This record gives sequence, C-alpha cells and structure tokens, in this order.
Amino acid sequence: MPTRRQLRINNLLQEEISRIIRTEVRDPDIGFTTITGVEVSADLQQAYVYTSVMGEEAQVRATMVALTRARRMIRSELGDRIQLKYIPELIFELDETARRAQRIEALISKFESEVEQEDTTPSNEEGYGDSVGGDFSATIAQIGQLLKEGHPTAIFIHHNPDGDALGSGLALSLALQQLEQTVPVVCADAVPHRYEFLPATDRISSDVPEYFELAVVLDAADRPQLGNIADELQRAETIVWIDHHHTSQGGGDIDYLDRTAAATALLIRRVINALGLEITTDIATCLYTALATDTGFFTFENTSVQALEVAAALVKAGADPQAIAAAARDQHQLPALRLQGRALTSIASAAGGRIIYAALTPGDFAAAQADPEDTEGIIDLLRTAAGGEVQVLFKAVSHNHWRVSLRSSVIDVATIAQDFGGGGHTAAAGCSMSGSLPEVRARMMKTITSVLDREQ
Ligand SMILES: [Mn+2]
Repeated sequence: MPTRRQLRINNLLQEEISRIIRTEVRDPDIGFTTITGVEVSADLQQAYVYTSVMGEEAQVRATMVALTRARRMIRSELGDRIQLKYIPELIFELDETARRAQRIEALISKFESEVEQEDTTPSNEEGYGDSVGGDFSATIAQIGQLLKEGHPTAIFIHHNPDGDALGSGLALSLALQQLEQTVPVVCADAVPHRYEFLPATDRISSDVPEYFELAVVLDAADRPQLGNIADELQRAETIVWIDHHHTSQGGGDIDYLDRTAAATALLIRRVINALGLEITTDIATCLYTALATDTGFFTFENTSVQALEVAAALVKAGADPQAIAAAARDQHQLPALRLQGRALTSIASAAGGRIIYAALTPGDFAAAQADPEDTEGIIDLLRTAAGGEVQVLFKAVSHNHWRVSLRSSVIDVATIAQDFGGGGHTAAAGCSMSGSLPEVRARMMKTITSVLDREQ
C-alpha cells in the first residue's frame, strides 16, 4: 500500500494534471479524458497516470498518443505549480476498468433517463459522479480503484446510528460482497429496533476488526461522531471519508464530501455504480431506507428532484416503500411512545412562541424505561407546534450532560450548534452541552433569541 505521503502526492498530481489537460493542453486529438488515478513510485521518480477516455477505440488511441506527446509540457507546467523537489516522469496508462465502469454507468443513466423521461436537464444523481456539489468523478474513480484492490477493509459509521448511516454502510458492504470481500460495518452503538429489518444487520458490530488496512468512514462530519471507536481509526493505513453533512470536515486520505447531497446513500450509490456492481434488492432496500429517513420520507427541504429520481430507481431495483415506511417510521417500541408522551408534556415556548422546546431528564428516561435511541422522531413532533420557528430538544445523557437537537426552517441552526461544539445541516443540527437543565436551557435560548432578533 502507498504511504500517506505518496497518497497525498498522488492526489495533488491527479488534480493538477487534470487541470492542465483541461486548460493548457490544446490538442484536438485529445478526447473526453478523465484522470482516474495517479500512482507515484516509492522513490518519487515516476508517476503512472491512469487515464480513462470516452469514445471509440480509434479516438481513445489518438488521445493516448497525444497525451504522451504532451507529457513533457505537462511536466514542466507541474513544476511551476507544485512544490516538489523532483517532478516525476509521467507515464500515461489507459485505465480500461474505469472506462468499462463509465460505459456501464452511462448505459444505466441513459436507461433510467429514458424510463423516467427526464430529458433536458442533465440529472445530477444519475451521472458518473457528477453532482450539484461539484464534479467528483475523479474522486469516485479513485475510491473505486482502492476498493477493487481488495485490502482488508472496515466501514465506520457514526454513533447513535440513523437510517442513512446504517443503510449506507450495509449497502456498501453488500456491494463489496460481489467482489468477494467480507467487510464489517463498525458502529459504537447498537442497531435501533426500527432498523433491524434491514438486510445483513449481523455485519454491524461495535467490535473493530483486529486487522484492517482500509477504513471507509460514512455519514460522519468528524471523528468525535464515531463515538468511542474513533481512536481505532488510526490503525488504518488509508482512510476514505464519504459524507454529505454541511459541517463535514472529512479527515481521510481521500475525502468525498458532497454537502449538497440529501443523504450519504446517494454518494454510496454513485460509488457502487462506478464499480459496475449490481444494485440488488437488498442494496436497494438499504439505500432507499437511508434516503427516505434522511429526507423525512421525502418531506424535508432536502427532498430534491434528484432524491426522488434516485428513490424511483431504487424502487425499480426492488425497494418496497410501504414496507420500509412501516418498519423504519411507523413502528414504535412502548418505551419510545412513553418518552414521546413525557417530551410533549414538558413542551414550552420562548421568544414569543418562536422557539418551541422540550426536555427529557434522566427521570423521564427511567420512568419510560427508555434509551437514548428512543428519542428519535420526538424533535419532529415539536415541529408540528404551530407558530414555532426553531425547535429544541434537550436529552439528558446524565444529570449534567445534555444532547441538544435543533431544527429550523427559518434560521441556520448548524451555526448555532457549531457555537456549542456541534454541527449538522442548516435546518437540522445538534450539539452537546454541560450544566444543569436551567443553565443549558438559558444559554441556548439566549443564543437562538439573538439570532432570531438579527433575522428581523
Ligand atoms: Mn446522513
């Protein structure tokens, strides 16, 4: 496996060479070209530049010849742009695998767009990694390459896992099984009851494998979100980080962060498609569950046309919307229902009714015989209070420690959560706070009120 330094140089070279080919090399022989990866030798003397070219055989060959012709010019251009003592010799290699995958993806995309009659607007979710948030095709190809190499791999998802974390993790693990890889999904916390219907949940465990080389982190904005298994990540030789959170920092050797995507599942689907793997019924079920739960079953403001189009494609692939909603949304354990009752009893308002909040104390959890996972969905009940612009739920971790969930369709709650060391999305965020309930509540209300005042 390449060292981190090599990986970093590979990334840098890939980025710059792509840019130079796009903007500096003006050779009509060069067709539609994607640099899918760069591999620098251990002594940094040579770099293999894997290139995928769209088009017919003759066009591909002409492009490769033209690139080889241009390599001296590209190399000297690199010398001006990057800080390296020695710019490696460039060796352009045709990447047939990526080309095949691209062709498959193009076919799938064409098929889907025909079926769905989406014509004039280029669909962002259907293409080979293209997206509203930017062009990720090179990153996706690089991740695909790494996954194909078959290193012992572990998938890490965030603690207190939701439908997107679980569905994305299981979908990727199930897809890699088609490459004869057995990849566990590690999570600090257990699978909530409502997600036990998902296929292959026996792959999820809090036991981090003794040995793994590659770690794929999903749906987590930063390392602390992994909970008490975060430190285990250091044992990986290479980390791939895939996430869609607004506040996502990444932190992998390769980061694939599309902050415009409705769910991490959309990114995973692109990776699976790029690998040319099949979206089986089980994989479709996982991805649909992830997408549905992260969009509030297609009612939140992140419910884009793309999200709905992908949902339709997943239903075609075998996902059952009715069964998934019945299991993941409409089933509640009694402790969760009791906890909802307690939260609703505590409901109050501030800032003239613009802030709606509720709290669950350690006593509430004990009386309801409920766990932290039973709080899921309670914040959405608060959102049904008429006149509310911001919703806040305080959930006791202990007497002096609180997890705070924030929602708003009026102000950016991610920024507020960040003020308290948390994060999330503009409309949905969370943080942790220490102190007695009256203390943390007063601090939070003061912050939100000042933001609301500024809005006016
Ligand atoms: Mn998510």
